[in-house]
Amino acid sequence: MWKKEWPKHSVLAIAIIATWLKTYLTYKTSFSITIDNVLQEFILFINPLSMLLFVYGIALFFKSEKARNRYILAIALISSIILYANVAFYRFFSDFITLPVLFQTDNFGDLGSSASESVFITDLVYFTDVILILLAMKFIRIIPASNLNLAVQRKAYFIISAAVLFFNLGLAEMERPQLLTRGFDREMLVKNIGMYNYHLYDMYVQSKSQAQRALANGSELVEVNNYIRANQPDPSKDMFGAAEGRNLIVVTLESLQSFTINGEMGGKPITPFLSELTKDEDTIYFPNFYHQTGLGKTSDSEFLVENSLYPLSGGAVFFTHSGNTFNSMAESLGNKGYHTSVQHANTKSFWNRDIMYQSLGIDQFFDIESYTIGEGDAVNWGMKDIPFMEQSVEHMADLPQPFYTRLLTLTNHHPFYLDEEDKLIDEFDSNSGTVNRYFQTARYLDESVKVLFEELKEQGLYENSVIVMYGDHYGISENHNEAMAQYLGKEITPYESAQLQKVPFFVHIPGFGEGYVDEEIGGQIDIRPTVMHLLGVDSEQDIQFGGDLFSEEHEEFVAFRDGRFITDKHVYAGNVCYDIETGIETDKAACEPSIEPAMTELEYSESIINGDLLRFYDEKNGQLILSEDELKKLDKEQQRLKEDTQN
Ligand code: GP9
Ligand code: MN
Repeated sequence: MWKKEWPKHSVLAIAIIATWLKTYLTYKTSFSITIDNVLQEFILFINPLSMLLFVYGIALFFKSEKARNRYILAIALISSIILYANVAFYRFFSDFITLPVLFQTDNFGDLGSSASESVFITDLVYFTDVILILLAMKFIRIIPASNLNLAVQRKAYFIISAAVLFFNLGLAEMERPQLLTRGFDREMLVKNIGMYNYHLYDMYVQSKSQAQRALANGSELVEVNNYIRANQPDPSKDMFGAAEGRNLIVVTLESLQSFTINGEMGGKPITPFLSELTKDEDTIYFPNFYHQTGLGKTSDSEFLVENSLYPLSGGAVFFTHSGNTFNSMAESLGNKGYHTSVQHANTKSFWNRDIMYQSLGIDQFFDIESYTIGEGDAVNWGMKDIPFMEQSVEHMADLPQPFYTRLLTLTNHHPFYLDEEDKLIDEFDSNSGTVNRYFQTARYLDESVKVLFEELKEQGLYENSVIVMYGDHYGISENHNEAMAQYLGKEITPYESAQLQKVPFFVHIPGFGEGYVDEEIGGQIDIRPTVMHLLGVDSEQDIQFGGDLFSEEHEEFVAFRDGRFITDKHVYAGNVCYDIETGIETDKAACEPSIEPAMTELEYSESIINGDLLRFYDEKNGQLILSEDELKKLDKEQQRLKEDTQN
């Protein structure tokens, strides 16, 4: 029976195997996908299978052989086109296709001109499976079989297909936890779930955000705008324009938490350079400054810096909404004549940066390709911070001035591995290797900042620049509370956990001469207005949730992405209200007045992102761009409000 049935579907079997193997060979020959171990290679090998089994398997529902064959051929062609389109795209952009890229007009110009250069006649090899399937259809004689067990066979087939899919997803989750909730990197997605599943995932992510976008008409912005206008602090008179016309260098200190500043390990300072800098006459240091990132980690911190909007509660906004309209700091400074860039020695598609930076109006992206990684220059995630700083300053020397450049460091990243010769202090001694190693990589990061300052001086760039540095997010997660409690010598309560979300924030203005430690409570959301005002750039009309930290009116209020918040008197964490000074639990009523505002801000920000609302806003004149109908409705509403107040 089985023998009789088998040949009937031999074309199907050939199709699945041929497309599967072709896809794997294409991975290996046409893309540079980094493979670190055998498990990764195995995942890469099996990952085309889950989708192919499902899609080709639909052929089992066709009764006539002709229809079945046509369907199989159509699938072979479509999958080949998808794969080949990626090959051609990759030749030019070193990246996989994502839907927004097809809709970004800037890219289209490049696509058109590069298409002819990226396509060769020998590329027919990418259609080998189609040819094989055609041959099979022509030459294999199908033995007629009874259809008696068809339903059972189909069921078994799809159960096996589902098992393959879950097996693949399970391995992917093991290899990269939270891959599908966070997105991370297209290369990582293709590597773990496969090219075909990746496109399905991409379509899902993009269509979800497109649907929310389609429902918005701009009227949502009225309330948000009123809220922002009512809450924006005026710039500080003393500090506005204090660094006018200077270059702006923003350094993201990977995973650096504030407890490392002025902290010790084995009798030695963890961050000698940065700790000394807090006392420097040209530095304003903020010890009560918090990160506000969510799942998008570094990219969320970048999003906060550029837009002063909160990142999303789920997923990384760099991935989900890279096609939105933004009014970034880069764009504003660009309009003032600044050349804008980001420097980061990692793959450009990580966190979808290559696409998102275009939406943020960043002129130039120095990714891994812009760096020369000599022997011994790489560790852990890639290039070490010291050579990274050296080469980044070389890039700066060639930039037109004034420039705004952001440097993203990388060595102090989980799992915090470091070469022996770069270990400048002892490891900690606890049951957590992660915590133990963290001190050494943090120490190395500190050394790289010292190198940055030296190099800037050497290149003559130092005096005419302002250097802003911030920690992007925690390095030590709550999984390591026991080891952290051992280091800090106190129990990690929800209050302490919230306090551990403090990250350093430095504003260094060479020649300023009036440096001090500013105890003001603030967060990453405040960086944009603080820095723009320092450079003398107005942000009065901007849609932003942060405030100038130098302003006398700045409100001491920091909402975390997960709903926890900090005020000048309280810490609200785990539904408990704590006194900020003592860490002692207080009556929840004390926090009550801020619970609502924290939620409101987060929701307003989320609605701006989901509805792509900034496309309805003209920041040059602070006007909403609404349709006739919406304007009429708004007029009526205002009229009614006026009458109400008069009565
Ligand atoms: C990757 C780097 C680290 O390019 O920014 O990202 P993270 O894991 O910290 O978000
Ligand atoms: Mn990071």
